[in-house]
Amino acid sequence: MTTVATFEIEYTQFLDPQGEPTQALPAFALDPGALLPLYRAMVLTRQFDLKAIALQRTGKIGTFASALGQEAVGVGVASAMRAQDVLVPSYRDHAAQFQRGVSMTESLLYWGGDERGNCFAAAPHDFPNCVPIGNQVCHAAGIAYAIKLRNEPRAAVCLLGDGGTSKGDFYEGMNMAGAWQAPLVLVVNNNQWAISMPRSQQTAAQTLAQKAIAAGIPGLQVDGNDIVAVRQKTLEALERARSGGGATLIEAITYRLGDHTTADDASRYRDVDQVKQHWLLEPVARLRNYLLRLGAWDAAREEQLAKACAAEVAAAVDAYLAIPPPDTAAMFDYLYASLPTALATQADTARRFAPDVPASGSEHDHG
Ligand SMILES: Cc1ncc(C[n+]2csc(CCOP(=O)(O)OP(=O)(O)O)c2C)c(N)n1
Ligand SMILES: [Mg+2]
Repeated sequence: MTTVATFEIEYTQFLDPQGEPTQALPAFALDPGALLPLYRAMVLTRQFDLKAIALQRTGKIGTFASALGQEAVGVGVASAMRAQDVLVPSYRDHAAQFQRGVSMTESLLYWGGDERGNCFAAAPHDFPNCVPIGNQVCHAAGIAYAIKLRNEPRAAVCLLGDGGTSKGDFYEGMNMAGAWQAPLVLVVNNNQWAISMPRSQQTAAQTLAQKAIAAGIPGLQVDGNDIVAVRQKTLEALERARSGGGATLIEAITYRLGDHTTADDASRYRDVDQVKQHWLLEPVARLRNYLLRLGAWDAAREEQLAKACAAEVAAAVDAYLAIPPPDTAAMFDYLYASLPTALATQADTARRFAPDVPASGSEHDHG
């Protein structure tokens, strides 16, 4: 017997759950000036999530998918990107989108069922939320290939969930990115759950990162609750991608602390003790503890930040609620270059019976 190939999957953590460094830190992690904006972004995302759930409960938006517990993945990944890179997100990635300049008002519009929320003023080349699981990996591989053909110094970054790695689209997209040596960074947000399906029943693979090996690209794991590890490994993968080194798969290990969406009740299928255990590992407290250790944070600043974030979220909600609902016929606008006759007739009917100016006194309702 001869061994023809061997592989290893590395795991990286810089800050342990108490915020204590476990190894020499990258330069940005020694600089409070670089870390404080990341901390702020995670706190803002957490407040946004709470508010968005309240808006769903009161009928002001539709179903919503919270990022509770996964803030370090979104913020860490997107903060490593350059403006000209392209983000290809799933539906749980608003933490990343906010880093890219997508506004909270745009995000609320999207979750309120208004397609205008996908037209990001500050990030026009980023892709909209992808709800079909894993499809965006194929789009991202195509984008990365286009970037390569044009010889541009940029990369595509695709976010997906652990469940997404069971889809054919994931394998197909990653395989092509490997074959084309395309500048793509695939980040799997392994939050341990695909709705009620635990990671352990999703696949027999020991790690999700090792799925990269079949595509001929590097696959690695990071502690997804450690923003320093997420950001550093994404920076390295992006650097390699932009300099012709091809694609990388990063598996970020985290935990979905909330329900799958507002349409879900996770207490029906998972043990509360397991959730409690994972609260001990969560990313926001971890970075806060490290900042406290550095002497760069204190209770007064925490209180000030909480107030500032609450005001920012409230302003975004007010702006959202002040936007009149879209024309009902707008639902026909973005799928076809020219509408098939049957749909054109329906669009005409929608226009006739649902004028775009709501009757005076009617309640605002994006849901
Ligand atoms: C193609 C497809 N199949 C099924 C669904 C229904 N669905 C919605 S979310 C989800 C689970 C996804 O889990 P994961 O990829 O781990 O992402 P997470 O929700 O945990 O962020 C499924 C199966 C879907 N949206 N698209
Ligand atoms: Mg998941």
